[in-house]
This record gives sequence, structure tokens and C-alpha cells, in this order.
Amino acid sequence: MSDAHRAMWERLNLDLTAHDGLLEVLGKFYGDIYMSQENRLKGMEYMDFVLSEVHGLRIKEIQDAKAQGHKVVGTFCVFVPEELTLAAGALQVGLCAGAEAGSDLAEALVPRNTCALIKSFIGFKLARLCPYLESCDLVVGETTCDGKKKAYEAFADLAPLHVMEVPQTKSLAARDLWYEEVMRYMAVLEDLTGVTITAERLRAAIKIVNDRRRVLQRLSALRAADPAPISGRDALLINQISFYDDPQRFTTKIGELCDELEARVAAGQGVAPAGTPRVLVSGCPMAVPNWKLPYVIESSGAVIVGEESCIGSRNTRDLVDESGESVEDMIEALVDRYMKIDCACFTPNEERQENVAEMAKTLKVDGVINYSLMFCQPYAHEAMKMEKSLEGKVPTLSLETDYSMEDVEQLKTRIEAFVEMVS
Ligand code: BJ8
Repeated sequence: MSDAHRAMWERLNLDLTAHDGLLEVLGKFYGDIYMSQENRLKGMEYMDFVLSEVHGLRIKEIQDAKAQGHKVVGTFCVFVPEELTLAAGALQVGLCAGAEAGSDLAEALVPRNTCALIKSFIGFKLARLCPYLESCDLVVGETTCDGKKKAYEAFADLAPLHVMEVPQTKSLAARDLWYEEVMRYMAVLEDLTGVTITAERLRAAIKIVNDRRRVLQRLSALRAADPAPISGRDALLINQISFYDDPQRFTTKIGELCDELEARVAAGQGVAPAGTPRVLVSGCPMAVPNWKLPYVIESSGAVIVGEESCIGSRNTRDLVDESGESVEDMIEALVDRYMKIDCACFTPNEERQENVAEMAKTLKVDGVINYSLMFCQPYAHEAMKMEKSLEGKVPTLSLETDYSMEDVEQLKTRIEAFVEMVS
């Protein structure tokens, strides 16, 4: 990394020594898991570049935008309506929370038996490791699971925080609550940026975010082909990068990659031979650089053809209706779209099981792997329901893990047995 980047990190008050260590580990991990793959798409060079500059050029772009008066909003959940953030002239970045670094520090603020994702975002803040987090003018939390909502009480002392109250059911009263929360977020944004959200601004923002969803839907649909044209690792990486790259540039690049994929599908080419066992991974989100499970699955003789998670189809399945003319119409459309999210924090949440069954069918999967982070109650509960609802339709395997590498061999043994069983 250049001296200019180091000076930028210094201005952001990062712990430079710890940060150097993080980048070194990340680079090595990426090399082992990503660069070792065969038959990668040419379009993945852009992803390699973005990842190599994850704390460099993209942070520089964000700093430049800030210098021009734009605000930066950081999020941990797909419930935060990016359309509003963009309409207010701010940038929205997903704060990864996919690494173990800093987790020991986090344990001073949250209980040990808290999921790795929560410990990661608190740890990154305490250890001063994340230039995205340090660039934020506002962090938006949400009352999804108990772990997160209690953790935000501690996090409020560490960063400027707004918490959205996400309902726990899909009742009409819950929709009313969510509508109020969306309106409250809009007021917070207007106050932060000094920008009034007009119909024109909101319409343009809805289109930008929908276009990104559309291109990711196109990518997902292409993965129904056998042989699988792209690895699960690469598809996951694309979804991860969608949370912090410039949305319009990202959409263009993924459109080009999809053209390449289409040609590959037409030519009957893939990343693994036709007939390779096809796996759908379902459950908790996998934030950068949480690539452990996909790596283990794909080095056990299977190929991942779908991710039913927030860093995957749960984030891209539903579009916002674009027919609204006034701000009020568009807010209603936003509220409806976000109320469709089938996060395990809802009760009941039958639609998630239906969505997984549908994905399993469309993507012609041989097995579903339920992935829960250790200590994540909502997804562990739903893994049990999922096993029952898929019984007799498609074999399932439920796994709980965290960000450490200690259980890799154990995971490999269980996954290899599963892959052999579904072959
Ligand atoms: S909409 S999945 S991004 S809440 S893994 S912190 S649930 S204990 S991440 Fe999520 Fe929004 Fe839902 Fe999606 Fe809690 Fe579980 Fe940890 Fe989790």
C-alpha cells in the first residue's frame, strides 16, 4: 500500500500496526481461497482488484466524497433502506463484521456467548481496524435479534448511532410500526445531510438500488445451469462487494460478468464437471472475510449454487415497486418491499421455508446446508424447522460454527460425508 494510503489511515485514527497485520492475513487468506481456483471468469478480475483495494482506493473515494460534503452511513443489516440514504445524497456502506480480529476486546462489552458477527463489529471498532467504520458520519443499527439490540446499547458510546426498530411479526400493526421507523430514518437523514428527499431524488435512488438487485438476480438465475458456471466462493464475494462498492459501477461490472457467464452456459462450460453435487447454503449472513464454510464445501467435492442469506438472495429477491409518483407513494413501496424480508428474527416466518424450497427446486440442488453462527438463536431454531420442512424433498445438513479456524477439520469430515451421501 502506498504512503498516501498510510497517511489516510493515520488520519482515520486506525491502529496502523494492527491494521497491517489484518491486511496481511486477509491477503494470504484471499490468495489461498480465491486465487487457487481454476476456470475463474475474466470478470472476477474486477472483484480481485476491488478486494485488493478494499482499504485503499475505495476508502479514498469515500474520503473524496466526504470532502465534497457527502455523508457516509454504515449499516449491519439489510433492513436499512439504502434508497433513502442515497436519496439524501449520502453513501451507504455495509460494515463487514466477518473476522475474528478484536473479538477478545469486544468481550469486555458483550457476553462471551454472543455471535461472532456482533463481536466482530464491536471488536473492529475497539481495535480501530476498519476504515469504513471510521469514515462513518452515522451508523444505523436495528432491533433484529436480541444480541444485536443489546450490543447497540454498548456501541452507542463508541460511534454516532441511530437504531431502527424492526418489527418481529408481519401483522398490520407491525407494518405501521415499520412505516413510522422508515419516516423517522428519513428525518434523521435529512437532518444529517441538510438535503430534502424529493420525489425525483428518491425515484433515482430506487432505480439505482433496484438495478443492482436486478443484476444480482440475473447472476443467481445463471447459476441454475449444470455445469455450474461460477463457484459459490466467487458468487459470495460478488454479493459481499455489493455492500460497499459504488452501486452503479458495480451493476455495470456485474452485467459484464453475467454476459461472460451466459456465454459460458451456452458453451456448456463450468467451474466443475456436470453432475458435481450442487449445494444451497442457507442461514446467517457471511460477511467479508468469512469464506471458511464455502471453501470447505467446495474443496469437499461439491459446488455451491446459491446463498439463501442476507449476503445473497434475501437481499436481492424483492424489488421496490417503481411506479410511485410522489414521495408518499414511494415510501409505501419501500415499506412493503422491506416487510417481505424473511429474516429469522420474525415470528412466524414460514415464508423463509417456502423460499428455500423454491430455491432448492429452481437451482436443482442435491443438498441444503443450514449455516448458523454459534450462539445465533434465530437461525439455529429455524435450522430445525428447515430440516423438517425439507424432509423427503432434499437432504439437509445443519452446521454451527464461528470465525475461528479451529473446527475446519471437523467441518470437513461432516461435509465430505454429506456430499458423498447426496452424490
Ligand atoms: S435481516 S439476518 S442482516 S438481522 S447471526 S447478529 S441474527 S445472533 S445477522 Fe441479520 Fe438483518 Fe436478519 Fe439479515 Fe443476531 Fe444471528 Fe448474530 Fe445475526
